[in-house]
Amino acid sequence: MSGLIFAMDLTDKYRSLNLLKDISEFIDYVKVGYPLILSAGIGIIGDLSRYSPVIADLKVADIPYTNEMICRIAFENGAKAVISHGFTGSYSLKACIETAKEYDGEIYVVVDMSNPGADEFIRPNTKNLCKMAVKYKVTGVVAPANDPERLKIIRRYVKNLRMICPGVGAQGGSIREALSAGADYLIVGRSIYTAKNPIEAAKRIRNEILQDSR
Ligand code: OMP
Repeated sequence: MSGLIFAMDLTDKYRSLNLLKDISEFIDYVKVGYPLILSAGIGIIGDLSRYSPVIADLKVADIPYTNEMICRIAFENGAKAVISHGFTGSYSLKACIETAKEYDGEIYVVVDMSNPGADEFIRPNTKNLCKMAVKYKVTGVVAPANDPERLKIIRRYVKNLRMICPGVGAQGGSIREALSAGADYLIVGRSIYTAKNPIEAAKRIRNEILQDSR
């Protein structure tokens, strides 16, 4: 385990696949979301999964019936995991969890965010989102690596659930602080794919995570 999840937010299919091939040895998962899926089509999940387990960042947020359809499409196309929102409530989240079970898949639920404005709506509800995540036994939660104080609080709320955390590098967070606040995996995009040498960047970040999590 490297503790690194690569956020693949490039929009060109072949550039993405070539880059993933080059850095797959340094990462545990690749996370793919709307920018690349909408550009390259749903088949990109299967293409990426040849090199690394895929987290489909679909931020699922609909009625249970539709959530089930969305998750099923992601898993049928080769995703190992799906990211869901939690604010639509437990019935919608349970639809994702039940569907994931059929595929031996994982569900991560967003309990806080790394962007300015997270304090307006999501943050006042973090505690209840975490309680729901624990109650329904999701695989883990998404929480902001650029806010270690929040991470410490969220770690207490979610107990031993996995915390996957974006916000280091381009969004200002520090690897060491996020790990010591309880992050299990760091999600990193731009610091790798916009680097002059993305392979070196991925290797360096992986090494930093390994060193700091000792
Ligand atoms: P970089 O900021 O380029 O390292 O990428 C971070 C990745 O994490 C992007 O794919 C974002 O869409 C995603 N993300 C956040 O940045 N903040 C959040 O609060 C949640 C996510 C996410 O759910 O992945």
